[in-house]
Amino acid sequence: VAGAGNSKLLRVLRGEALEVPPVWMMRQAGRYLPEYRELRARAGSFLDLCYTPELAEEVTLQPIRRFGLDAAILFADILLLPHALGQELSFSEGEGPRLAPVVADRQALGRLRPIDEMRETLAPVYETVRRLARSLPADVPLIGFAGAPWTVASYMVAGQGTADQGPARCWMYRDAEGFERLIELLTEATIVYLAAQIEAGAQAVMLFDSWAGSLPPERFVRYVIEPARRITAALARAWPQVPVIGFPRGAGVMYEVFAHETGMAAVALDTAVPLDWARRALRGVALQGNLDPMVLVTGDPELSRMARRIVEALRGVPHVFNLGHGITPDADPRNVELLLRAVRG
Ligand code: 1CP
Repeated sequence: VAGAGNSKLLRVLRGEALEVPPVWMMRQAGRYLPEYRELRARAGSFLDLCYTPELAEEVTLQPIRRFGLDAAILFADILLLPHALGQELSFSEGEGPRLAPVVADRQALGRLRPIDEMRETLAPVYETVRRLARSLPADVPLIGFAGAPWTVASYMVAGQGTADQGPARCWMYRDAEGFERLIELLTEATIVYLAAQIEAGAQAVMLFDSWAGSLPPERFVRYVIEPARRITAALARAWPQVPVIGFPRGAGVMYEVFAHETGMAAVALDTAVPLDWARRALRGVALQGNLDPMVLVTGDPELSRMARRIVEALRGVPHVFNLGHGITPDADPRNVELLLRAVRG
């Protein structure tokens, strides 16, 4: 039977090992595509692109049309959630995101907007999901997403991206109880946000914990594992058939605890994870990953060799082919064609 319920992605996320894995790429819509750059220039700003449903829909569809990938991911950003909670958000060219005022202590928590008022800001995102549920090809499922509480907190506290998440780590050591309140608020907000995306038509969701690797093990359990478990459990109660993919980037050996204790259907592996280890240690979940995105800049012969090696290393286990992190703006779209040929044969 045709349809997204029987799509390759959803079959693998339900635990099936396929001869040829489904393929999609983190950040598959973005600046490496000329058609994206053109639309972004017309939209004016990145935020206008995210909050204009016709444009966000179109940008989501661009890589599907051009390459025939096996899944689409909603075009949005993990920082729309703090924006909806009342922080001002801007993306200035070449400088990255800015959030203000910073939420750096427990007093600042009181200045955030209540969770049930997020919809005012996020309604266009849900409209984008509804449109995509209608416009995507029947066999291409839509993945909704959110940032995980720890990673989103690291931006809210610093007001911008940081190499070491220093400000959030300092707060959590100075005032663990206050910091935990931020994590709990974000856990609740993320459940509401992902639930609304599923209601609007997302068929799987992904939780991006891009900075999971900066926490010591006991804090990793409290701020990465615990929230992930609560989010997955809350969604499973209402939508047991909707798989959740977790991406605790940089988790190292903690990937094992993450895979076994969060209830995720799949874990996304970063580039550094050895696949023979993952195959043995992460049984019971589907594995997504983990090509170094830099070979999409440099091309063959390494690109095809490494892609085929990943397919072979995960043969016989449920595997979704992807990158170990997002595709970069200097990637060559022709290399994506080479990648698809290497994976699909
Ligand atoms: O056009 C532009 O210049 C904006 C570049 C851009 C894009 C295309 C940003 C700014 N965000 C996005 C889209 C985006 N972000 C998606 C869309 C779907 C897709 O095609 O994959 C997704 C899933 C994200 C997720 C995201 N945003 C993460 C988690 C994944 C990761 O890459 O680690 C993070 C950390 C962000 C924050 C963010 N947004 C944008 C930038 C440049 C950053 C990183 C900022 C920093 O830490 O310095």
